Amino acid sequence: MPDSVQGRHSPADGRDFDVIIVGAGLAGLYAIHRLRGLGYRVRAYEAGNGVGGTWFWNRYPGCRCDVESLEYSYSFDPDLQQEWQWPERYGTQPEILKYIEHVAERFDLLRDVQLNTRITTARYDEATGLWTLAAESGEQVRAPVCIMAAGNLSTPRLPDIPGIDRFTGATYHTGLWPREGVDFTGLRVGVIGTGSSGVQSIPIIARQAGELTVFQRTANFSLPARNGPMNPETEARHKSEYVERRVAAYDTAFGIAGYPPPRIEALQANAEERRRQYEAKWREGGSISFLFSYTDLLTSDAANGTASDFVRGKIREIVNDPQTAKLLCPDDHPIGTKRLILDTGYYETYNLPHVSLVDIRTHPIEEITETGVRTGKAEYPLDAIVFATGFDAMTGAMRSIDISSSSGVTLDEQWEHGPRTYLGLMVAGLPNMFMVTGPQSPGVKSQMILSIEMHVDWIAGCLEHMREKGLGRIEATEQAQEEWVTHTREVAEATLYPKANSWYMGANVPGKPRVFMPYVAGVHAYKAKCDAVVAGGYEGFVTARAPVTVTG
Ligand code: N01
Repeated sequence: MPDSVQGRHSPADGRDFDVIIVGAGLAGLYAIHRLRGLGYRVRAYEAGNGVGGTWFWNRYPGCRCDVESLEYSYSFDPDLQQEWQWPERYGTQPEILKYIEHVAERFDLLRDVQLNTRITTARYDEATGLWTLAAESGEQVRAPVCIMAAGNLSTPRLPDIPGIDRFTGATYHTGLWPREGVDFTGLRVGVIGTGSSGVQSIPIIARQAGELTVFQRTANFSLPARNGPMNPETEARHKSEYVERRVAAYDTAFGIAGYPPPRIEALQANAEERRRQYEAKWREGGSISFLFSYTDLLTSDAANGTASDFVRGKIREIVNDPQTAKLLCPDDHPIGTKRLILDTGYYETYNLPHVSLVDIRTHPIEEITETGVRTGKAEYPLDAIVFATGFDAMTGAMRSIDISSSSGVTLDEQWEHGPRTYLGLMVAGLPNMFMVTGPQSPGVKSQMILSIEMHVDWIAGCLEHMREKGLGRIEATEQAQEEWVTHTREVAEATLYPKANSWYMGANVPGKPRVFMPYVAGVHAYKAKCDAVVAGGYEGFVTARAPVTVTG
């Protein structure tokens, strides 16, 4: 039986490692580095045949981060952040993957990663205090601690459209893009889906395709990214302030320093002042800066309406055909309540003669045939279909693993009506299983790498606490979890977020419980809570020295 989370010398207690990590994306890789540095024996299991997670799989044309590259990077190594050079304001997928691969090599992380290994079950044995994780291949591995770093947007979803398998042309999902790329030159291409992935890829696909037909169910708000080559002065200034900026980021709502928070409500300004403010933000590019125009854009319908109207006006200015412009104007959700998209030339693309927009809200797709897409109104012959239809977000990756404890608790039951976590870090009844950027943490509503580092550092601190005290088991209490779930829901209900049928709400997956999943009180509030939990002696958790044997 393990009596502590770490056995320093080849323990004979059945463990293969001290910590098993599921996933070798940005989270799993940092967890290896951080925990190995503390002397833990770790191993990460990764389904892909390379590291990088999201940035390994999402290779669709135009894929680019919507957080600026100087921000969207690890902060844990001062030399790394000084030396790495980002060529553009926003990193492209190949550039970000190159960075991740560089980090893996630089810190010798690959020796603790097992690729091509999809974990399918994870079971905690109360008697031995060990997690046993099993892979698709049947391979099993044991450790007292496991960390789920399997990603929030890592379970791609194909739509349930009849006939989807009958199509004889080529099909692609943006989240599972072929490594070798795709040549659409001269082809009749259909894109289904107009979220971030669709909006980023459509302008690029349009450059190659002979004809491009975009099937839109819901119009989304998108702002110009204003991407461009990295300005050397901006880079030099940012790098000279890196350390202070990284610290200051924890004290902000979205985990990014440098955007002055708004001071006044939208209706405290007059119409002309608001127009000037939104115009300046539109020209500057970027979503946080736009949403920081006024204090109440995400809490007041009236305030939000002024920003939504501004962007709808821009869409009508850009798009020549009034009917297409009307279809592109979102009318069913307040701006910012779905992930606010950043694009390069998205709306302009609809002015090209070979690009057309099909409204599948009014006339839904009835079937995919051998030769194309058929809606209630017309048939569209196609050579290739791109599904930009998103992910089973935030809970999909965890729920694709059969997670349970010998006490009878299963993740499936715990999350039947939506995710229930304590701090997005642990689930009651599943001891010693940590999540990185789990549901009910700010993860997806923040600079993700900051949230990853915050969580991994918190987990590392927790394991150190256990090692110092000789503890072998930690578990969130039902009560603390219940209170946290209620708190996260109340925070969300005080905002406009629940008004949108977004993946934050689980609304994009038929049958998925409609529960707002991210924690939106801000990184600053969340960090303060996590720190207070630690200062209070891991409030809301129960710990034990040795495994607890559950009887009956
Ligand atoms: O997925 P989405 P995504 N029939 O869920 C449509 C991050 N990301 O991959 O809205 C027809 O947003 C669906 O329509 P509707 C980012 O956080 C970041 O684009 O459900 N259409 C919607 O239009 C982002 O938010 C970056 O009515 C169907 C689209 O498919 C998240 O990933 C880049 C359908 C799905 O949009 C997910 O983005 C890319 C059906 N049956 C992604 N089912 C950057 O950093 C779904 N749709 C910039």
